Amino acid sequence: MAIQPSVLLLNGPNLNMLGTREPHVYGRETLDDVEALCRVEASRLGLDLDFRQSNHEGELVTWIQEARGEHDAIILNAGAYTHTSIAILDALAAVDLPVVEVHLSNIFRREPFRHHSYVSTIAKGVICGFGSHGYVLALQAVSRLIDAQAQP
Ligand code: CA2
Repeated sequence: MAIQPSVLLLNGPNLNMLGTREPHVYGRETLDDVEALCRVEASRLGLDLDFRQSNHEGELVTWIQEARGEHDAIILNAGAYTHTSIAILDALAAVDLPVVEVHLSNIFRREPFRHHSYVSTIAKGVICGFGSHGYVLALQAVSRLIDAQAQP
């Protein structure tokens, strides 16, 4: 059987709190619910999924570095690090894999400090404002990117 393409899906700080507070902004689903949704879609698309969350910038940087040779694409919701982290941007640039940025909320309808994303400067595309469905859309997007890369 052919080896399935592999996607690293990273969630940044505080996303482990999903479903516990601010449901009007982030919805009522927990991160485990989001992971379950992603697993169904990844399996439908024939993708291997490595789904992780960390509250630590350095751990996210290490996981991005380690993705080289292990994964075919990265989906990233960097949480608040989206708006602050040059370290994550540098790691993404170094790893040289297609990146799709995802956010539960529409960051452009929110406070001005959320309107700038370092991740967007390197991402192939950005999906925001669709809640957990955005993760499903991000998986579909990386699946197409991986397929397109595999074309001779
Ligand atoms: O909309 C998104 O997905 C964000 O990446 C979420 C981040 C925020 O800093 C970004 O601007 C947009 C925050 C995640 C915090 O999630 C919580 C969920 C429930 C309760 C508390 C925090």
